Amino acid sequence: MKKKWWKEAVVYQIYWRSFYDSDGDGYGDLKGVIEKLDYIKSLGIDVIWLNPFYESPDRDNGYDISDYYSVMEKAGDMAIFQEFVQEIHNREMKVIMDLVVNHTSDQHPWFQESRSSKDNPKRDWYIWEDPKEGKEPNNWRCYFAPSCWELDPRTEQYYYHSFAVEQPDLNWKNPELRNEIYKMMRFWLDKGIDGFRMDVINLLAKREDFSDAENPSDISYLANNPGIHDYLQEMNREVLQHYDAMTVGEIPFVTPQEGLLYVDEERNELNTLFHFQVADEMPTWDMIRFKRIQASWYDGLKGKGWNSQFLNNHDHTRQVTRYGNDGKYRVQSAKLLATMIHTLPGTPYVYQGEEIGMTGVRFDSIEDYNDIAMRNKYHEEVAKGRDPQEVFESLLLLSRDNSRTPMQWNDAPQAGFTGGEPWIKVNPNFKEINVEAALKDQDSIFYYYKKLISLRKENEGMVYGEYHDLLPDDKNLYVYTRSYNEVTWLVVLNHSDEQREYTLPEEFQHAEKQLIIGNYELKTNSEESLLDPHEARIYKIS
Ligand code: TEU
Repeated sequence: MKKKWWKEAVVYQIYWRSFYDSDGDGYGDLKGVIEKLDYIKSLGIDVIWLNPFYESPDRDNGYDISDYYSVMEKAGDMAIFQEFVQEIHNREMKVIMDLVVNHTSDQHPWFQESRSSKDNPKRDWYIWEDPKEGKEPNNWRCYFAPSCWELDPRTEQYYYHSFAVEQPDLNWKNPELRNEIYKMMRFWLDKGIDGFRMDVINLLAKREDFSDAENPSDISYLANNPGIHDYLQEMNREVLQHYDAMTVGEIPFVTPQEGLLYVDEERNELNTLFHFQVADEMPTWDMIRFKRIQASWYDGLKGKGWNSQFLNNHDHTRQVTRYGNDGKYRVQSAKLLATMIHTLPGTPYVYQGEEIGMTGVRFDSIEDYNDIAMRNKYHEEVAKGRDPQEVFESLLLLSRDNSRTPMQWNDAPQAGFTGGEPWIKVNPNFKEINVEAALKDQDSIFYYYKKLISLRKENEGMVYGEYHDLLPDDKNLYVYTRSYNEVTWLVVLNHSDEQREYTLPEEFQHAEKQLIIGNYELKTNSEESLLDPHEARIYKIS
């Protein structure tokens, strides 16, 4: 396994529109991020992943791009973007951008041309099909709508969209389109960015056969279709291999064996991936399932491909709420989850606010929510005659807005995020949970993250060490080792609300061991076998 900077890095994801508003318009912006770079650097972060900021009608908060060569006015302008990149590099950090090339906005000039007539030169830059028996070409659902086909009356054909109606898919079969995307990628790499997070990159190739799906609610037919690896290897040849760029693919619906095809270093496609077995198969915490997923990916990628570790992002609710305990044990639970993410094999990702234990949110009505995925689903279900309040309640836990409420900087109005009216409400718990309070408290989640990140930076074993799960069948305790060059790290986690007895394995009982990091006060030896609720410990065994 070759050593690489992006394997040793810790990545901080910035959903800029909720991060810090420097001009009072109620949206975060790039200038606001620049003002907070020292805060991010102080955590020990190496790489920043910035969500899309290109010109967009914002139907899907920037994931519907109408101009790939621009900066949307809410975020700033190209001069501010260049300053942003420079300020990050001045602090010896790197920045990767979101590459959204499976689809554009329906307001993109390319689509406006493509839809204008059947013989427009850009018609084939998108995917058009004739009606079938007067209806959609097939029964496929998509992520944000009941059908992945939308009729365009002007030419009496349907266009294909994997997400919202406002997000038509690009036709990657078209070499002219592909070359246009490669040109755009070089434009941004030449501006000094250090790589890309690639949005649903395994959806670029579509099924050859548009016949009906047996089970249209299992939308995995949108992904991993023939041709995808040819496109990614071509992208690598045409662009990526010419730069020292980090690439992380967002790759839903893959097994470890399929995932390896995207990140096997010998295949020259992507460096690493986000798979979604946890997010898609664990609506709430299931320790055994999580361990099995970790083991399958460790064995599946071992030695040939590189994983990423994350439990939340701008699409998935905050980890301490969804997978931990955001009530009585919020601080201990946040620290336990972080201990796991920063000591398991793969590059760890910190989503803004996770480092201070920000929680999910519960607003009063659907009008308080912005997420197109949630709003579309709400209206679709209510249109079927279901009780609106029941539908609303059913969508709360997994609404993407849980993780999109403004960053909580202090206990001033609007949590210090904006001097104006925020685009989405602030989580009411900002008076207790905010950066200012965290920085004043040496026992805060923030300083615990800082310790974890520096431990990983100072010890290659945390990056490249062998992983071994010592208790694969325990549904509360997670105990594993990372071994590298004669040093073994032992991680002991009690992911439960109860105290639990735990006796170190015989092999470690009499070894020289040192408790390096823990989320409870140091224990005397007599108590060592008793784990408190959500207690996490990292021992160095030498
Ligand atoms: O998300 C893709 C997406 O919604 C799925 O991968 C989902 O996150 C996964 O299956 C886990 O449930 C990306 C962006 O992150 C998202 O914000 C955009 O809305 C979407 O693509 C369309 O660009």
